[in-house]
Amino acid sequence: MSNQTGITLALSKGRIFEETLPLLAAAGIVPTDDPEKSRKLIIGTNRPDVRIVIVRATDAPTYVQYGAADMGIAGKDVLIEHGGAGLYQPLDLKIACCRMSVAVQAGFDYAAAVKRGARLRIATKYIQTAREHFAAKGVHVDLIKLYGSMELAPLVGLADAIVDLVSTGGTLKANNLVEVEDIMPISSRLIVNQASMKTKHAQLQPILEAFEAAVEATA
Ligand code: PRT
Ligand code: MG
Repeated sequence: MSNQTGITLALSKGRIFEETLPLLAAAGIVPTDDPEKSRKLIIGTNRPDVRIVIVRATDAPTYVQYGAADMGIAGKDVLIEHGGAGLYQPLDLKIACCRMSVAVQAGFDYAAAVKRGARLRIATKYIQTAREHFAAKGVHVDLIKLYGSMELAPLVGLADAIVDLVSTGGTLKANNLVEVEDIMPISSRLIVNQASMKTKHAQLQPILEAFEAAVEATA
């Protein structure tokens, strides 16, 4: 890759970038650009040996898996769908927290539908998570893959239910949906390329330790 000696960190814009800034600061790393303002996809830092690449949240594990980035940060939701091949996940950063839930339109009797063994249509971006969840419950489902605006699906008859992330619950409420199952808590993890962990251990270890100490300090 193009950064044989330095460290490349893959981050997504938005909440992950924002919540990672204090962790980076704890490791003595300060980005030289704000990705919300700059159109640059490669951002330098105060340290000549550390750079940040700005990726789509879903793509962070892929960049790290193939070594295009040595480390990155990804939500547990994204890591489950990716599968985790080629990655170490040494640390739960406890940032970008939310939960994975099942939601339906208000008035749809989900419990009754499950009880009578109905085959449910589930719209989601999280196919793996949804498949495992409903298989474990013994509920038969048809999964419909969407890439966003899942909340719309039950409202227009595309699906009986959705599997999506919920934080404040405001989005569900605004769309007349209710949470009927809490599947699992979600937070973001530090991910490290398995080869980099060996070849760049001396550079990565202090960053890892600083992140770990910063996470513990805020716990
Ligand atoms: O936005 P884009 O399509 O580029 O990608 P993305 O949505 O995957 O990225 P981003 O940056 O929005 O989210 C990155 C990570 O943040 C996710 O992978 C999660 O691990 C985590 N996270 C934490 C969330 C939320 N909270 C969250 N609330 N990701 C998405 N949401 C969405 C949710 O999907 C729903 O549409 O926010 C809406 C619900 O929020 P409330 O507050 O109304 O309940
Ligand atoms: Mg988003």
